[in-house]
Amino acid sequence: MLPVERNLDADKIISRVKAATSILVVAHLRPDGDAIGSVSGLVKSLQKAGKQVEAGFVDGVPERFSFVWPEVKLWREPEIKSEHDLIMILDSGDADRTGFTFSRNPEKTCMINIDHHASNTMFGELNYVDTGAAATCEIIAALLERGGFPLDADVALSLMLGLITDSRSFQNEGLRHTAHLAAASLLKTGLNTTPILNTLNSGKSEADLRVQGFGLSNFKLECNRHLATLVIKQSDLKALGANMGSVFASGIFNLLLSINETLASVVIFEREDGVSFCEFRARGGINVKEVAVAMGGGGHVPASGCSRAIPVDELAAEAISLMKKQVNAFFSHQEQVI
Ligand SMILES: [Mn+2]
Repeated sequence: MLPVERNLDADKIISRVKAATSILVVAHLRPDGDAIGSVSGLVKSLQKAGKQVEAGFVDGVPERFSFVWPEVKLWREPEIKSEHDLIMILDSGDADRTGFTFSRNPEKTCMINIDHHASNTMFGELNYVDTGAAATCEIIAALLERGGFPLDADVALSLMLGLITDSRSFQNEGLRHTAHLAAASLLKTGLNTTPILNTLNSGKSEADLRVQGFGLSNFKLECNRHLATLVIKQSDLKALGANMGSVFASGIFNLLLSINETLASVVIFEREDGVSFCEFRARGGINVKEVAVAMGGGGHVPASGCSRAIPVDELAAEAISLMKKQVNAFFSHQEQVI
């Protein structure tokens, strides 16, 4: 179910999709469950509706999510010369987040932006941005239903993957009832959730767990234990036999928030090529999106990130100092309110 006030935006998109013959569907770099789930779910439904569909992920499809991935032409080259009727960009706050540059004739090729990130720049000709949706998969499920597009157990498997991962198994703060309505629609198809649960609950590698162990042994607490910080250098990852993918797969970002008094975390880490990354997480109302945006990144109020081609220590110094300010400001504001 879509929020009623958005029906107009939804209907414009639905009629554009119905009129289109060839459609390219892409999402963001380093794809997570919602990026892979929303793209693959939409691709499968549009294929079943008889459209010529192509997909794009510069980084490819992670092995752990390959069980939802359909037979489809996959673009990986960063420059796309598009002759498609539509380019649909999912789960991405701006078009650069896809890692692609699109050369197109805007008269022929329409760009549609479907997302739930609060930092979305409304970059499409048509935009459907619902920051109250738990996942882009939730929006896609509702759009498919409203448009009468095919939504069988195969499509539902993809969409359920993103709905479960982005909502943190329906545990996000401020979760809207539409997340559960979307889940109900998907389950009604007869979908078997076992492959999703297997991937999420036992899909970790040894390296992922080593990184988790490193994180649990090396994090620091700041701001009266309200902020957890962790720096993982490339040399640490090498010693653990891990690469950067294991930092994301380790679950350490959210695990640091399981400490009783800790309401925010920042993990700063480094890729082989020297690009450094920050991932921010928070609960209880601390806004980490503001910090990510100030550092050139984006995301959601409770979960956001940024990256820059500078040494990890430099990025860490900036991220930790901004996070300390953000956490201290949150608590001093609370004291004033009390
Ligand atoms: Mn998402």
